[in-house]
Amino acid sequence: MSYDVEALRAQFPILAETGRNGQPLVYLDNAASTQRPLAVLDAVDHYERHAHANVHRAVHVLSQRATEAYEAGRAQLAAFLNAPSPDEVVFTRGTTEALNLVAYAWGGMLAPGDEVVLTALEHHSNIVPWQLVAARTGAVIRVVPIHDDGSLDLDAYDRLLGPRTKIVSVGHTSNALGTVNPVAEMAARAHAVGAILVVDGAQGAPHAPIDVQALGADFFALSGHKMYGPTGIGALWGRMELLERMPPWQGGGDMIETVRFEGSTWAAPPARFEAGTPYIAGAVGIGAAARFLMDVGRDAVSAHEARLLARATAGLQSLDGVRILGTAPHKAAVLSFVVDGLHPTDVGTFLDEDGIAVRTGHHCAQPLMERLGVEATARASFGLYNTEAEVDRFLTSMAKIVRLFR
Ligand code: 7TS
Repeated sequence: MSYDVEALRAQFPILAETGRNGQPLVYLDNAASTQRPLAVLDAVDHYERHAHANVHRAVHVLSQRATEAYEAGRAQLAAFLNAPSPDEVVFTRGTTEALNLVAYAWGGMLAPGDEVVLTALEHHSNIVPWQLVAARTGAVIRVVPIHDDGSLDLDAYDRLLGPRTKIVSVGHTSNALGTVNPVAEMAARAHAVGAILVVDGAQGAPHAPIDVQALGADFFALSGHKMYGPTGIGALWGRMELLERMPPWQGGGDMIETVRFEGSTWAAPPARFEAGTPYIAGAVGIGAAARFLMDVGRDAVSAHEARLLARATAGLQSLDGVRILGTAPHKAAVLSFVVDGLHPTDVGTFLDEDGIAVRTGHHCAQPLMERLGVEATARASFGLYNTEAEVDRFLTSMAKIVRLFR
């Protein structure tokens, strides 16, 4: 079956908006946030109109509907991740909160001198939570360096691993360069020294099939809004054996078994990590997004995006004065670049004048920018609804920018 990008576009009402100067909108900022299909908009709307009440608490009909909708979202996400059980899926506000949860609660059990291994590619949300826990526990952070093409130096990774390594936390796919990391191999090596492997899956989930069991991961974090779902919702998947050993991080309603002033006991996962009334409509939305991606077919999405990336990469490479950052052999559809003599913000502004939305800046990866010797880049990131014609408009606009302003 061929990939029908026009039929997919028709399911995203926002793509009919016009860009600046009345130009058709070309949305190439998908790594920052993706747009939502009707399947997601309608599921959330239906929930709000017909099923809202608080979850897990009452016998009345709406509360039962809300609970069913919330738990169905969890089950869809479990299927999306090929998790052994929906109970291993903890809803959070997003990847940032998921990583803070695992860093605080699992990382809180670290002892002075224990080591947490990160990589030079990480987003700030997979760095700073570990710095906070290191300051609290006396644990030490070690960093896997990258090669110049933006791929990880796996020999250096091997040298960093040792008896002190307790946690390895790595991005599945770099938001700034698009590098797809060999997570399964890294997990096997981490396990060989007795460490656990945490995956920041924010950029992995939208671009490729994810199977947490095949990856051999112990925790996996993701965000709804990067996988065609709502903002404000995401998840932390964790192996049940680990979730059961992990203490809570926030206290409140729903996360307890019993409460007495002398002391309380905790509910089983996932409830233990979901204190308070959750974002129920968000859970419905992320579940619908997971279903949507599974229905479209994530292999088909990957193949489509790879074609877009190849076309955009070849086009940019043919322009004088444009340099692509991140040329690892295994990349997702994220294209970072700089133009000699032009600030990335100006590049982004000129592209916007032509109706083309890209992101400019450090992409919340300042240590990576420093390693690459740049302050910022311009970044085009592609989604399942982008077309070859859009890539060509981007390239035409870039050619004009290089000709007129450089
Ligand atoms: N990890 C990675 C790899 C990311 O790309 C992002 C967001 C996050 C974590 C944080 O996700 P959140 O949903 O909790 O905010 N990345 C980007 C980006 O590239 N541009 O804007 C946000």
